[in-house]
Amino acid sequence: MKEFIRSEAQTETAVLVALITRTQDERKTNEYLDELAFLAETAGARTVKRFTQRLDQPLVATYVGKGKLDEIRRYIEEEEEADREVGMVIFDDELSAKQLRNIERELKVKILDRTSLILDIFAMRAQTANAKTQVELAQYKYMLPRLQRLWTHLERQGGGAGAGGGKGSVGLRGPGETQLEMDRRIILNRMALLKQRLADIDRQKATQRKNRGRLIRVALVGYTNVGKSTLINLLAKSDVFAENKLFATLDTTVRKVIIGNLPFLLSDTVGFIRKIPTDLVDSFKSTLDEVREADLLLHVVDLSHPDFEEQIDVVNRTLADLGCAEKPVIIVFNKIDAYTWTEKAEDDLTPTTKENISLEELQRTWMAKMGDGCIFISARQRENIEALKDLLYRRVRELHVQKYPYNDFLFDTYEEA
Ligand SMILES: Nc1nc2c(ncn2[C@@H]2O[C@H](COP(=O)(O)OP(=O)(O)OP(=O)(O)O)[C@@H](O)[C@H]2O)c(=O)[nH]1
Ligand SMILES: [Mg+2]
Repeated sequence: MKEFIRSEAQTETAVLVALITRTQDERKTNEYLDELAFLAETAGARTVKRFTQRLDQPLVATYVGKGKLDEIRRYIEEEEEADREVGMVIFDDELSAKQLRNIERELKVKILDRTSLILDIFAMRAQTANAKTQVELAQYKYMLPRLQRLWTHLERQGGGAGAGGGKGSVGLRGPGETQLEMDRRIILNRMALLKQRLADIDRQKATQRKNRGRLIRVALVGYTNVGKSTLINLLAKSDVFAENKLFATLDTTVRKVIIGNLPFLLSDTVGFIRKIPTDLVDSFKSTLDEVREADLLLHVVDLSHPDFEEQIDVVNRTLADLGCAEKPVIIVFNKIDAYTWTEKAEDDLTPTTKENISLEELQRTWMAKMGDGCIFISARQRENIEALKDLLYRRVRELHVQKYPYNDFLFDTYEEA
């Protein structure tokens, strides 16, 4: 069963497919495709072509229309004739079992969707027993309905030929049992085992957390690749794996940070992403416990990303899903060193867009809105880090006094152990 954990070979080529809909205009779709290409690259696939189609919504049977599917198939055939094999076609939304089957039949190459691609990266990144178990469980959750689909289809055939009546499974039991039914049972058993294992890990972690003593807990949250791990490395002098790839971090790391004489715990965790599969969030519940139990959230934002505002929304929505919408939060606008904008000439009468806003202007607007609730830094260039530390010190101290009113020893006598 292990084989399917890492299914993609390195440096394959990929074709991407997305829709332009009434709620998702062309510019958005292109940005989403950029992200999908980045995901593909992280998984080890080079994007060679993108296809888009205007539709009100995805088609139930084939996601894109028949004509578009033909176009994609012709492209794949031409490439093959020129000895450039297309490794896979990746769709930007989650495909149903039916869509997956129909498209596969038509295109005859490997078909992935956003979910299976993300799962693949997660499988590649998982390091600890905990992360591996969570990913494997999420993969089975993704597989099962797609398998079941095929199975119900066979079941109907079996039912017709068998003893009749009931829900058809009669003719499939015992010697008539199909491979798929067996696969399905093996998967269900395996899933039960994995859930059990996660519950055990959960219990251990809960005990660990209880033993941490009376320290304020701060959690780094944010979209993937915004610089969370870089920041914890900077603040805690720790060594968390950080790189310019998506989902570099899957597991939660907790470090003790001391600012002045004030110690607190800082955790780094998996990044969020647009359209994250719910099952995946579910599977990562225990990883995200650290966020759920935090006293303060540091929401890190990549200011240099053209779509940072939407990323903020995605993170806020995910936080709300986790029941963390009401937690105190500081927005840390990171990567100010990489922020770019185009200054408009005085006589330029075209409308001012977000591309025309200077860093200072942006700072002013957000500070006016959030005051002490936000700060602008560069973790890589170490800009404004002292100010961030000051802010953290003030906020954590405030929370500490509220939460542990009799535990004031920290401020006078605490010394780095
Ligand atoms: N230009 C610039 N790049 C930065 C800054 N901070 C981090 N980076 C880069 O951004 C990339 C992602 O950084 P990480 O710290 O791995 O980001 P993360 O949020 O932990 O990402 P995931 O764990 O993948 O979700 C790395 O290449 C960093 O070097 C910054 O202030 N400026
Ligand atoms: Mg990280």
